[in-house]
Amino acid sequence: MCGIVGIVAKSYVNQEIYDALTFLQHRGQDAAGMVTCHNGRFYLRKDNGMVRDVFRTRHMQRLIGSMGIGHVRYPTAGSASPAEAQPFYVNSPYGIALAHNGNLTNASEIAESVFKADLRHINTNSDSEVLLNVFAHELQRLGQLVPRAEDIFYAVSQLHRRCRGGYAVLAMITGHGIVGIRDPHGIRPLCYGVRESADGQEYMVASESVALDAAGYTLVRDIAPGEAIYITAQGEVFTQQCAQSPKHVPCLFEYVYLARPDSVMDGISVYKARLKAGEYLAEQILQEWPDHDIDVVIPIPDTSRTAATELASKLGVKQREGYIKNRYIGRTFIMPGQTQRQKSVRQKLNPIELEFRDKNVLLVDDSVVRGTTSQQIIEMAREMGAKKVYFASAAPAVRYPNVYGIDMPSASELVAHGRTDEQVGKVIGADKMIYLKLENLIASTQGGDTQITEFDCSVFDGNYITGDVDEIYLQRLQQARNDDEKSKNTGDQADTATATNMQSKM
Ligand code: PIN
Repeated sequence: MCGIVGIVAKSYVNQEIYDALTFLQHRGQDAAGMVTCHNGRFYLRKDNGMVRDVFRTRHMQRLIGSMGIGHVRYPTAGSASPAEAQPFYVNSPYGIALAHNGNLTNASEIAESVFKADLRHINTNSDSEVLLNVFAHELQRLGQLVPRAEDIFYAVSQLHRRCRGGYAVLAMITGHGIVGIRDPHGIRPLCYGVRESADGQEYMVASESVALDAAGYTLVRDIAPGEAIYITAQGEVFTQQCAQSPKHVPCLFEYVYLARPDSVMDGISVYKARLKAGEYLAEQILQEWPDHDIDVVIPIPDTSRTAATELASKLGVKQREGYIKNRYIGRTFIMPGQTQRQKSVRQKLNPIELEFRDKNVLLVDDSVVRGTTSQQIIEMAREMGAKKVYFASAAPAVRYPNVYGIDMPSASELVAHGRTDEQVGKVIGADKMIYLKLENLIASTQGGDTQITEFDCSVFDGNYITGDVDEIYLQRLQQARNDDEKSKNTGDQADTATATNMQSKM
């Protein structure tokens, strides 16, 4: 999962892109980057780290221009080095920079065709570089000195023809404008907004509407699945459907945990969806366990609070803060000769004993993925003197890996993979395990007033909407994730750092 933002304005955009990236920081804390454009030149800064660490005053001063794109990265398989921070750049045609959120399921096949048929070199493992080269190649073939909207849309349609997966993309063409692209299933989110200035209209395209709010842009709408938007440097807006048979199947997990609650995605308020999930959870409990003996509902901060509030109120049980989150958790320093100490949940969450002592507590989390933190949290509740510890997840069991850009562990690391709900409860040490049913999560997200009838639920049901995900693909993904882990542990990334230094000098 990553966050992207692009702005075409009437004055310098560096500060606003920076601010927007901080509003999208929850979508990725691993790396950040920004490219701006001024007088036909690109200015780039990107590196590993949080937004506030990557951009220093000296970088911001160099990032001049009234048009730019930015990115925050959460590593997905095969992309953890600074060289793979985004945006990426290619000089031909025109000079194009590109950032994206998502994952291509046929990246290695395309990378091969980019090399063998398009005669283009890919220097990293990042899908963004693949997307960039496909887009650039398709645009170049048209041979126009100045790209027209129709040329750009043609190149996007060719990109959709070649690429599979979930992707939301922002590309900037030197001196010409910004292009927003959403995959034909609209799996990853993308929206745009407008703002009036004394010199005319300004535009922002972003992963989440929260980025627009912060800078005073008004949400116009979400980019439709398969659609592209082209905003010229002068502020003209063109949109066009570029996919053969688009179908809207947005990612359900965005509403569970990924997106900020104050965002509205595809017409659905994330906050409202989470409230509703809590209501459905309460209904399930009242139906399946009418004589429950829950004394108190305790959310595990932060995401689950919204659902827990509604759950407690529907159950008629009080909700209390049992765990306090350390907002200032420090970095883990690895000194030579020391083995890396695992940051335990106890450093992040501290319990308040009086909320647990002699009580039957219902702990609520947004989801259970590996189950490792849930296990430690339950252990803490018992140490604090809870009589019974029940556990509710405001999402169904996560049983399958994600292939559309969420960094989910491979199947074998998912606690619910190959286990029943009850078995998961046993593994994490709960006296009772309650999962929100998938149909209830869908109903709570739909909320009754949306056109969306289908969601990408692959992590819950193993159905991959792009139709190209088989056992072999999943095995390769698992291997890539294992290799990533190994290289993190052995500090294998020194050689790619040189490439980053070169790129950063642009
Ligand atoms: C954490 C949200 N949420 C907590 C993310 C933990 C799964 N985990 C997914 C639960 S926060 S585990 O609110 O944004 O801080 O099952 O992998 O151990």
